[in-house]
Amino acid sequence: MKTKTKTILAALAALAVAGCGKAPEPSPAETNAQGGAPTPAANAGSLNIYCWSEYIPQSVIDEFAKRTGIKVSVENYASNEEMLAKLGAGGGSYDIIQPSEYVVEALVRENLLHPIDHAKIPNLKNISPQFLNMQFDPGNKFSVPFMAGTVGIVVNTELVKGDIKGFADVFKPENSQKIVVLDDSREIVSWALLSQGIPVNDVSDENLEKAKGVLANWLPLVKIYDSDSPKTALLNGDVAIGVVWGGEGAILLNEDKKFRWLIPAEGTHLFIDSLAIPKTAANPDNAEKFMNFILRPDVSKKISDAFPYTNPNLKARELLSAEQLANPASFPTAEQLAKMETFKDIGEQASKAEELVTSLKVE
Ligand code: N2P
Repeated sequence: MKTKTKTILAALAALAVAGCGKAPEPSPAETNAQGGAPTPAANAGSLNIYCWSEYIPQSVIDEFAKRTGIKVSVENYASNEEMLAKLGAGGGSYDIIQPSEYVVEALVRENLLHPIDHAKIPNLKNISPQFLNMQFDPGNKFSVPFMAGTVGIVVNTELVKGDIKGFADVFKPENSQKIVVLDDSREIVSWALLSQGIPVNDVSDENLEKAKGVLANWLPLVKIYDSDSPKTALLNGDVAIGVVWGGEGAILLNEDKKFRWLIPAEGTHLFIDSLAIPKTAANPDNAEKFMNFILRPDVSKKISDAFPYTNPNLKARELLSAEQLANPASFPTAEQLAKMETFKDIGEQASKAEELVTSLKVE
């Protein structure tokens, strides 16, 4: 999946112009506090969701539509930058987006999100305080946590014999053309920075030069770039080792004991993906209904069952099995978490990171 080279700022500027002046639809019928009306209302309106691929199960969407009578459409993206580029280009009118923390930070700063009425999201109380009131959105005025997670290494131990501890062991000539990585420039650059002992948010020109030296050796070894479903190439044996989202790693561990998950010795980051409502949304009331619905413990559990990320919903966690909670790719230890930073908005350095990765990719 390709992302377009565009700074977050440029995308946001375009977004501010593109979406002006849309009238909201008439307010749809009320739902109960649990997030769904038992009897679907007539003229409940619609909801256009733009979210990461492999993140919200279709069954959850269907249940919401059935309970509320709201007509739901879903489009997917594979990176924050792809989402911003599409929004900025005026492509599509969405009621819900699913940005990561550094993108919420930028969208809030540029005043491009619709404030959330907390009275309509009582299920926010189910979220762990650890994931509320974060620096990127103090008071959760504009976003509610969906899932969190990390990026780590998955090894097919039947195909890779050496002891893999970190990025330096993955990107070795003996693994050439056996590697799948996320197709995400910000991610890839952060791994190179970490390998040099540089924090993930110190993306200065000087540090990008250092990352370039590392990536010039690493990226020619990569066989597949895939942010949507990197597990697939590992499952079908196309590759033997991968740098993937935690939820993808967790699925692989569940599938086959031959897969091993590890947090890279050089470090990784914690991502927090939220639901937010673009200021241009035509159906913000329905968006709030959806937010409250996915924060229900039973619904959030279904999301974890399908896509086992770090669920920030404590009430949903109570419904997960001991095995689910013990999956190391879903739930990093407190000690591991303590070492992880979250990404910050890096402004125009983001497009430089993207140009760097694009120039070194061999596909
Ligand atoms: C889900 C992608 C995880 C999002 N397929 C990482 N921020």
